Amino acid sequence: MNATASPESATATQPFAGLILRDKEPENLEFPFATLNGFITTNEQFFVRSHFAVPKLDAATWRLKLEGLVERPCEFILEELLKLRTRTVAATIECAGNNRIFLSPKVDGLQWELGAVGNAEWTGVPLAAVLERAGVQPGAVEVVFEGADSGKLAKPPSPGNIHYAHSIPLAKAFTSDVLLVHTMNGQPLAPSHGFPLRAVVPGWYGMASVKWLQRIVLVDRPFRGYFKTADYTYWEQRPGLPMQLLPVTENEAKAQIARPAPRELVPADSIYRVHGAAWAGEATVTQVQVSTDGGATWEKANLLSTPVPHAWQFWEFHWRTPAQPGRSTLMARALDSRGRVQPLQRDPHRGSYVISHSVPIEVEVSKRAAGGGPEPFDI
Ligand SMILES: Nc1nc2c(c(=O)[nH]1)N[C@H]1C(S)=C(S)[C@@H](COP(=O)(O)O)O[C@H]1N2
Ligand SMILES: [Mo]
Repeated sequence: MNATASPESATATQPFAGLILRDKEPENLEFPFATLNGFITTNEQFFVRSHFAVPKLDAATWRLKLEGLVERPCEFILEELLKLRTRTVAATIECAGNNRIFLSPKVDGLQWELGAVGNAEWTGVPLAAVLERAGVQPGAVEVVFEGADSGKLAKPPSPGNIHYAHSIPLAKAFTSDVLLVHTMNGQPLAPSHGFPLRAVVPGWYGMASVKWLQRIVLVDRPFRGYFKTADYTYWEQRPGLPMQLLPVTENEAKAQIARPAPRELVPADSIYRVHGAAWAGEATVTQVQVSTDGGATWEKANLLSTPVPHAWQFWEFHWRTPAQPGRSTLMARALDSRGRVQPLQRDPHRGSYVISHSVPIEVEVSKRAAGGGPEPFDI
């Protein structure tokens, strides 16, 4: 914002300049993925996905309750949590609805393009440490995270006024990178990202990283809250079984193209540096391939750094653009350490989530476009 702008100016009411507004109330903001230029997404550029209004929480009166199947139910004040030994991990969070705008026919939900994803350095207390303190009773199978935000849902079946809540299995809860985060990229969490405390569940789609945590409950059966059963579900045909409705959990393997952006003008007859990021949840990206002919042929892209667990990896591909003007369709796909290959076609059963197929990026090859791709960026 420029220094002379008055508080009444348009920019003053737009704290996240540079983000794309997908919904105003509640505020949902997308990172313009074409601007990808560093391993860490800044707090100002990190996408925001909220189902309800941001709850107004006061650090002095806020409490975190730990209850259910624990030996010693307890309550933490923020000061206490801030004193516990921390761990910092870089992790990519992608919303399960990312890329929804590419679905045809259109489906309901926020029309995210490529930017409902970001990578930050998260600092907090390992969930395992807090669970060990409370003592897990035998029979506990899941950890439920409850947010302080609540509201009524427009979509039936609606249970009335409910809190945002999600859950993870106990085994995942005890992995070292699942954190109760109070610090994002070295700064206290912003209100929109879950101040004063949020869960970060690396390797899982964003819905599990519950913001504005107020309660953690250990339960003896899979949690069946609204956001695990009525929402954030998808149909999947698994070998030997009838079709099942499953809760969204781990990230699939995905590569995304940052530049060129959809509909970008690229110069004819030149070398264009295609670049982007790839991630694979709990697995590691082993290769990224690029097609510049709509998926007919594929070439290997260069991975630009050694992988960091749970974080995206940057890649690049030098494309000799066609001599003649016209339309080209670019695609990228990721392969991972589990042998997963990013599919080229949408699985139509999946509905509006887990949109992990390789999306075609159409660009216009032009003799009028400025020469050269963007400069290499900091990784
Ligand atoms: N309490 C609460 N936690 C939440 C949500 C929410 O609406 N309420 N949205 C979830 C979803 S769907 C995503 S993708 C991530 C987004 O985190 P961010 O807004 O910090 O990017 O938060 C998750 N945690
Ligand atoms: Mo999400």
